[in-house]
Amino acid sequence: MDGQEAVVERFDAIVVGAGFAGMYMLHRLRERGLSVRVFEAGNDVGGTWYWNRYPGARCDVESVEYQYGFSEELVRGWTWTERYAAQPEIMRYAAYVARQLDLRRDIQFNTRVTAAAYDESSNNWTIETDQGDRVTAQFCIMATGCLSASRVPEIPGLDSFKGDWHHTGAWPHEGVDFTGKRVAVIGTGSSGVQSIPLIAEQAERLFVFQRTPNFSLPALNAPMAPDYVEHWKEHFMAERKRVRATNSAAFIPLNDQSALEVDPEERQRHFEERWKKGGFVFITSYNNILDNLEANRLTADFVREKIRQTVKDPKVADLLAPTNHPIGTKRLCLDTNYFETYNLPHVTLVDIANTPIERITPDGLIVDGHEYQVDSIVFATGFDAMTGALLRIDIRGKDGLSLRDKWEAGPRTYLGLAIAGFPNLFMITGPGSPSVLVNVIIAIEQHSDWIMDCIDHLRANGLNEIEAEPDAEDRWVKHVNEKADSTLYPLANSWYLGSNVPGKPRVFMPYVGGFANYDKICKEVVAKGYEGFRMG
Ligand code: NA7
Repeated sequence: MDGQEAVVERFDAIVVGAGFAGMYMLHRLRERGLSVRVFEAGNDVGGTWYWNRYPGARCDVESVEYQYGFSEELVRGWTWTERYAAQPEIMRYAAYVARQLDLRRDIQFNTRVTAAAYDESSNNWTIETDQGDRVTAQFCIMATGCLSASRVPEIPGLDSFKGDWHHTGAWPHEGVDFTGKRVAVIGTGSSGVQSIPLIAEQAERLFVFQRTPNFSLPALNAPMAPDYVEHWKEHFMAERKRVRATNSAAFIPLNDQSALEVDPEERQRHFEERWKKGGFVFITSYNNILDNLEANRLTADFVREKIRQTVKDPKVADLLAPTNHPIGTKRLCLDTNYFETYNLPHVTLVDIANTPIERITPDGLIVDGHEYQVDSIVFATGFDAMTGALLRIDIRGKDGLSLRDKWEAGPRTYLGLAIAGFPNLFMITGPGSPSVLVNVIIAIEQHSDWIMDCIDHLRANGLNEIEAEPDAEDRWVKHVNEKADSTLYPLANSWYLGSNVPGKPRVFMPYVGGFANYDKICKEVVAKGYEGFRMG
């Protein structure tokens, strides 16, 4: 960036992204009288839900929980219809919040932030966008989302493909009609698992290319009875307060018992009971499923057996039953008729675990020397998670230090909120925070509130700058790693570890120490005068 003369506008704070994090942060900053501009690449609010419009896109946190908890008025004024809200309903909710809080007037849509640079002499960030904006602000807050940088794998020949192709994370707004088409879906994470049954309903022929089978639990989604919804509204504020004091930050009840201390029949009965409830309540059947290999194996065996009971062809069932990672160490999926879909005569599972897609031809895909001819390809291949959206922006801190260089060997943050060398820059749900491992809206509110309190503190004390200290950052990175290593999570090749992106450093990114523990640590840091931060 060259000089300051081209700067057209100045704000107290810039927020990057108008998903649920950016929306709430904007509200908080404005409430305190700061001037704010939000830049958003899409043309509406909603973040990940704005982009992920693929068939079957649905939240896997129950809708009554997947909402802001800071305003009883907002809670009372909104009525969810299904147990797990589908993408269009979540977009309507985001629009409702934007309307109620009058957010849109401070959001500049269709604008992608390309660069952000810190000027030490003025303690300001200069932010540039692809629309030619160049603005300055004392604070730059990255609300860029954990799953927003979608990734199409580099398979040779895609350019030559004659049909249409789409990534689930950048789905056309007008939808895609697969009626009468031969379709390839690549990827069997949440997006594949949710979309495959619906694409199969339309397509004439469906090939699913599976590199890694995933564990999936039945969602048992259904409309919610009006009196149930009213009951939730009545009790929501108290319940939200209660769950914020727990490590899971979820309403789901944990059975605080080891899977190994009950006899096999009782365990089977308990698994069955929780399975029938649908959703993630199954994975909290016992308290050591994610820490103890034997407890995990018993749980996984139960699920593998369910897959074998559902899928009629035993060879296909074997391919679909995951054996290469402990259950829950890759993001668990919730599905509606996923495994049943493989019983349909026009659906074929293609195992590419050992024989990757060689190339794409004008007419299809080649695996193991065989061409699968298709009219459409769906890439359900996921995201450059947690760091991708940040690193796609050219972020430069003190002395021109580039975030891309700093994070070359993996993300380093203090509390997932701040980065040494990058003063006055905050992240919401950054790597090193609980983010995707808990109800992300609770994580967003906790982070935004912490950031707001911090900015208040600086302003009240006439301070211009806050920066994480390198020592504190080192200690935090170590703590995050130790916590992860005490669980089974690192045993899977997952996007939590960045292992879905070729060449990405293998570092466990989210904080597994629990929401309540994390929140307590953040509060202690403040109580000790922002311990680990330098202020000036
Ligand atoms: P995920 O969970 O990252 O799933 C991506 C899937 O695509 C996964 O099965 C990958 O296999 C597969 N993949 C990725 N690259 C390739 C290539 N090159 N060839 C074949 N298969 C590939 O992304 P989703 O969008 O489904 O879900 C993301 C999150 O959104 C989800 O966890 C929820 O939190 C919501 P792999 O497992 O890497 O072998």
